[in-house]
Amino acid sequence: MHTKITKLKQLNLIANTIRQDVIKMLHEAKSGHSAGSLGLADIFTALYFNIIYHDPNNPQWEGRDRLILSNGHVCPVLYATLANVGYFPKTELMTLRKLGSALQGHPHKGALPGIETSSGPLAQGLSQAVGMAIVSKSEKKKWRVYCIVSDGEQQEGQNWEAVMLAAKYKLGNLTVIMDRNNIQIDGFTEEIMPLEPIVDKYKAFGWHIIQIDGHNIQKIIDACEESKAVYEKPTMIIMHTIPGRGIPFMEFLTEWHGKTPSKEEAEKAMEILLESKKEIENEV
Ligand SMILES: Cc1ncc(C[n+]2csc(CCOP(=O)(O)OP(=O)(O)O)c2C)c(N)n1
Ligand SMILES: [Mg+2]
Repeated sequence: MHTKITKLKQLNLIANTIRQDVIKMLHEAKSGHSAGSLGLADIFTALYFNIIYHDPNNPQWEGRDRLILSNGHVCPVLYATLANVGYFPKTELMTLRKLGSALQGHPHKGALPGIETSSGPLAQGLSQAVGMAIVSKSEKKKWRVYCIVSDGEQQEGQNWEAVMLAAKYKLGNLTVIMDRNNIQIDGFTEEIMPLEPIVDKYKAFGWHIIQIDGHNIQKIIDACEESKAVYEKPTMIIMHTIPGRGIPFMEFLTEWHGKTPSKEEAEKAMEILLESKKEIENEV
């Protein structure tokens, strides 16, 4: 099984490498989603390098935790993480969105080791995750289900059907992580279709709620640990993130939802990330 990395500094360095890979891949592909992919780098690092039980050398290991990515358009961060943790060679990352590549613009189950479900049509992932968690619970298995969802997905009816079902079956083995970055394709969530008060809504549906900074790897790890100790309720961890995190000229801007960096922008982004890498290395 994959050895868990526990040192925070090492995890922050991995998140930095993943951001670099995301920039290179998206620049090379010339299409894809930058904001969400960069915003989720710390969460993906924490999950694959510390939180979930899995084995890159045996992707089908029956006892693995299942990680479902529902908002499939942020798959550059999934692909970069899977390659960095050892599921496939990093050289494949540069084939993103190319004809015949296993790294399509949305994840394709079966095309690549480590991909649990195909996704792209939004708000379906939670239903799949709930189904898997019901199986694990009814068969008394130890494996947990983690599901990453976006805030834009909360606007869809299917999400709330799955939310009700998870509460009905008291799915304590289900941890859902929401990328609360406040943006969606056309603007800010609160302008397009307000979600607040989102915590009250999940509480009313019978879920355990945690809210944290989605860029603090230690807090991400602690929140997932807390969710494991809640046996009778599913957990929603609302992770507050910054879209485009790490590259100041991309941060908070909805236009980067589905835009890729030009040559100059990619070069500038790489400079910024190498500078951040030095800062992490110099931290005591
Ligand atoms: C069912 C469905 N409707 C519409 C789309 C088109 N679409 C792709 S991404 C997106 C925005 C969703 O918001 P969010 O996931 O919060 O975006 P992000 O934070 O990554 O910018 C939309 C509407 C889709 N993929 N699936
Ligand atoms: Mg969003």
